[in-house]
Amino acid sequence: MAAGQPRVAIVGAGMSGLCMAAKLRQAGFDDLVVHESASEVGGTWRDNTYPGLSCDVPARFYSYSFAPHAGWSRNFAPGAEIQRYFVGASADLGLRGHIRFNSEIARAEWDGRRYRLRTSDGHTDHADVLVAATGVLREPRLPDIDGLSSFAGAAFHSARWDHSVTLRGKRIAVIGTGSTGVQLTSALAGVAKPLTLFQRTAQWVLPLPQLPYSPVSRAALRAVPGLNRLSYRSYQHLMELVFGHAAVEPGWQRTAVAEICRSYLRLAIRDAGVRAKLTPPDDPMCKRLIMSASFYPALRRRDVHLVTDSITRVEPGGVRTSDGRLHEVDVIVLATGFDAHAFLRPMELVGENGLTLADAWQSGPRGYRTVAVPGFPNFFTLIGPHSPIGNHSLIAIAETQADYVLGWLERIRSGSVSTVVPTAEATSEFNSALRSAMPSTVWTTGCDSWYLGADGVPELWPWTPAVHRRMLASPVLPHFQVN
Ligand code: NA7
Repeated sequence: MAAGQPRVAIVGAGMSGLCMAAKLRQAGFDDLVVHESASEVGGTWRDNTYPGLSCDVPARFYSYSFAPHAGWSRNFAPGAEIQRYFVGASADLGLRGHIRFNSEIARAEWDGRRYRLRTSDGHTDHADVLVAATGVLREPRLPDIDGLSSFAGAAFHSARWDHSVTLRGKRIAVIGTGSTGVQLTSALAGVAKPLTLFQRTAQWVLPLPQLPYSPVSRAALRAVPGLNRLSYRSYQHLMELVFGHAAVEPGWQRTAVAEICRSYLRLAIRDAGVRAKLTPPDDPMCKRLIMSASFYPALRRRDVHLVTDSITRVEPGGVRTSDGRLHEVDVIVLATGFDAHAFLRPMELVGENGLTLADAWQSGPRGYRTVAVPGFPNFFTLIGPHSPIGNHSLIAIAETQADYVLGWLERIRSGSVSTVVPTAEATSEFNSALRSAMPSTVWTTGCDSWYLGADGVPELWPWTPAVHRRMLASPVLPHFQVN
């Protein structure tokens, strides 16, 4: 390719797509378009509006390092505040003019030189470089429960909250006890009369309290930007020191987190019968760790009922469990999680020689160091296969990946590179190393979770975030076919 501005298309204006766009703009890449299927930015933070939603990564760290925000109201930011942050950042960083809203890319095909894009309403576009920033928690997973559609009241998924439904005083069922179910239980306790929580598998809970930031501390961070940066780095350091290691290797971090969870359950739930129901069958962190200091107190209320008998079906009047009991309810909330393995789907991606991503990923999503896929030139993924997830900030991970992609784009702009694609050998070597590292992680200690792929192998990063940064510090040229 001759030196000049490559045209870059990003799919998705959620956290990672905005991150990539911001870095490209800052580096002077102006031939840039972000295709967003919805009418606003924010991705999962736009879609999730359920009561009690907050991020379980500390707010001072769950923000772009290049767009610090002094105004967080609490140490774990409420979802609505995070959404406002992304909308604000998209305007402040001059990105909105580059975003095509209501533009869902249905198909992208490599024609040997560039990608030809087609939206679901028939518009076409092209791009020299394509970046998929389609997110992880995008496709709600609806449970396969008999009779769900026969329910006479309101029933909806937590990520598609029906705000027209009145909650106060209603008999509400929450199905699922992941982070969402736990946050909903804390928020709806006392609102619902009663709240019935259906738990299939108990989860470990780390009691991190929600603490408000005082106006004085917010003013101090506004006045001295260095304080904000210091705060970001301190949280990053702490998160990496503890959670960065706890999940991926045995050591004091894993022992400490596990011990805190076990002691908290012992101290917070004094009723031995209830405690037995809330004791998970697996090790802390095998499923994604739940951060909440308000869940167990909510369960101690008389108007909150924990049901552990399995659901046999839903009937017009409520939820029937295996003990034969009908739990009569007015509203059912499905806090049953997401299809975290959808990645770009249902978008169709076609690479070299007609290879489709669906074919390439037949036995599971596999990429090169989380950012690229063999057979798909000039194509990059943000929060792609095996990105570090655990309890780390995905924003920090996306920034590392965006910087890496930017490195390739600089080469393309300078004319030294026209097309770049990772080799199949380097990718398979990387994936073999991943698999060999998995046994040290806590995710393989015997539980079912959205972390696991169809073959039972975790689709997560089995090393620390520091290793991820090191692997993406600069391209290893022999791992690529470059023209
Ligand atoms: P999760 O963490 O995937 O949790 C889903 C929950 O729903 C979990 O407790 C599941 O039980 C339960 N579930 C799923 N299907 C059913 C059926 N059919 N019957 C009963 N219970 C069911 O999703 P969340 O939305 O809470 O959190 C997703 C991520 O968002 C979270 O990790 C953070 O990253 C933010 P199971 O444990 O499978 O027995």
